Amino acid sequence: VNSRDGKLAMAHIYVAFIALFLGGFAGLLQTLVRSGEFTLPAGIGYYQLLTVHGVLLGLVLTTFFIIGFLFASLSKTAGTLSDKVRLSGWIGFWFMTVGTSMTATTILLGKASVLYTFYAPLMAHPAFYLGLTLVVVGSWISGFGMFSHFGKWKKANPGAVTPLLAFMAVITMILWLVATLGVAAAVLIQFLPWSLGLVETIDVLISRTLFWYFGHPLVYFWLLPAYMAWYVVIPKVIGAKIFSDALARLSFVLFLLFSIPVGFHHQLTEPGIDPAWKFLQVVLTFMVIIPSLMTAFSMFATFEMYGRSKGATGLFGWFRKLPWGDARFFAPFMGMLIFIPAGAGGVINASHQMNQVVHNTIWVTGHFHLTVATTVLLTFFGIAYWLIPHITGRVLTKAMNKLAIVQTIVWVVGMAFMSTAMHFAGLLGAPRRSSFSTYGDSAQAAEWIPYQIAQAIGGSILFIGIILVLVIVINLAFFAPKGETEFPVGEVADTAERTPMILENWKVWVGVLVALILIAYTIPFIDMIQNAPPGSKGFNNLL
Ligand code: HAS
Repeated sequence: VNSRDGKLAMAHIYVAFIALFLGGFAGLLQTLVRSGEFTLPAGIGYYQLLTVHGVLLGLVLTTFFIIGFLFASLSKTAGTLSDKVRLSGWIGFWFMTVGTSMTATTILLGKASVLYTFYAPLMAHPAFYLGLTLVVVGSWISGFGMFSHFGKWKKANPGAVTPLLAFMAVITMILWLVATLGVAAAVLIQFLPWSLGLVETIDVLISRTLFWYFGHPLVYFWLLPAYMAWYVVIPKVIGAKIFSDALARLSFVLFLLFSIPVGFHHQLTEPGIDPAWKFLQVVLTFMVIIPSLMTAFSMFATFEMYGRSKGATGLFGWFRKLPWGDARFFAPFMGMLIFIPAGAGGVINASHQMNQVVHNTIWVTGHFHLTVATTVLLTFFGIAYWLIPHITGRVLTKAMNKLAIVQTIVWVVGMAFMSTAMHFAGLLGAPRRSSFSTYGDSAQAAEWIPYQIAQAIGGSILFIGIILVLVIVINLAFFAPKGETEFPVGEVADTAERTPMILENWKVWVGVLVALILIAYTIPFIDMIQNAPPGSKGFNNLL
């Protein structure tokens, strides 16, 4: 990666890791409060803390890390960024950073304890919404820079298959752009006017629907950069080849198509949406599982082909040949492994009847700590172990590599305690998002307490994991020995089929995407607007 492009990527990565520290600390305090053994000092509210945690980790850490990684990937595979694109990256970065500071300050001042989903009728200070708007606008500015860079490569190489990593970066950014239109509409048309006092009421159903139109693809915006590393980087790290370029591209195209029109699976218990539309979106949710299953198949194939090339025999002999001592492989691999139960949990959530059991319980919190906070985050850590030294011109020493292996184990153990306890407590009915309470000494709530203590133990282990990863990141950024570190980009296996050019036809895929969104959302929206309670202001006041 060109050194000036590297600086842009690093700026994003620094903010991401600062967010990890602050957000992780808030998480530790939360698990301690929920255990019933600790009370927050200095009048800090539980929901204030939970909002800091969700916003910093769910929105800030992820978005900054991803945009930094995407810029680095484009610079590596589609050529050095032009001055204009780099400038757009810096403008985007500053918009996002100023926006984050505004939002974080508002939360810390206790004026925006509305959680990361900022569901109406909870209302925050306008600065909270303005800050989030700046973050989104900043990401769009960076995104348009990325599109123009990719377009320039295509123009210079007519008819050629685009570099896989660059193709994946662009799909991830298109997904983000289309998804954020929903949250931008909710904030600009509903939340801001309402919190500024320009309108008196807000249409809750529409605001939640717009949020989940954004909120579900958001989780795939987190996942796809991890998949970029799995498909393209991991084969190179272990000395293997990419199983199939076409399969990898197809799975990304399927994510683009199916990750947006599925928001209703977060609203299955929401009144006001016709069950037929919920059913349609549940069917589409099951479609979005397919590219993950394709990814699992492809990763198994890569590992097995590699192991056999090293002389492995028997059904699972290849397993022993994998480079277990290399943290660049081990951390993402553990992420893959955890994604098996994590994904199974997602399939349970999406199944209508089972959703009635788990919705709004702490099971859901357990689900997303396995998905985003383990699968995705361990992969991001794995990326940091080569990307940071690649940019800073340093090397990961043997000692740091060992520490990174320990860090991964600590993370998996901490998460096993915390997330397993969350899943079990959820099945016993423990609500998510609640502080410690015995609910009037109810027998039911007493059953949750041992699990809440297990969560606190897991949370404390995880905080040690955060300290360890920060030690490694600071070392790689400032203190590790100087040297050259590779940006690993895998080559496609000779046995792979040729990539069909239809996969590069953006007009077709964006067209199908728009059609699917219109099918899934148009009539439900018309229904919501027509059936809005009298006097409620939202989109209906525009009609
Ligand atoms: Fe989810 C709620 C359904 C995936 C994140 N999800 C959430 C929330 C978050 C979240 C943050 O249908 C809470 C939002 C809130 O605050 O309310 N989720 C799914 C489904 C999937 C899924 C069907 N979720 C994710 C991912 C996330 C994420 C990914 C973050 C990154 N989720 C739901 C539903 C809800 C929900 C409902 C709402 C619940 C409610 O009622 O509120 C699927 O995409 C999962 C598919 C994945 C698989 C696994 C494939 C396995 C792979 C690994 C292969 C392993 C290898 C290693 C190669 C089927 C790819 C093998 C080696 C060996 C040796 C074995």
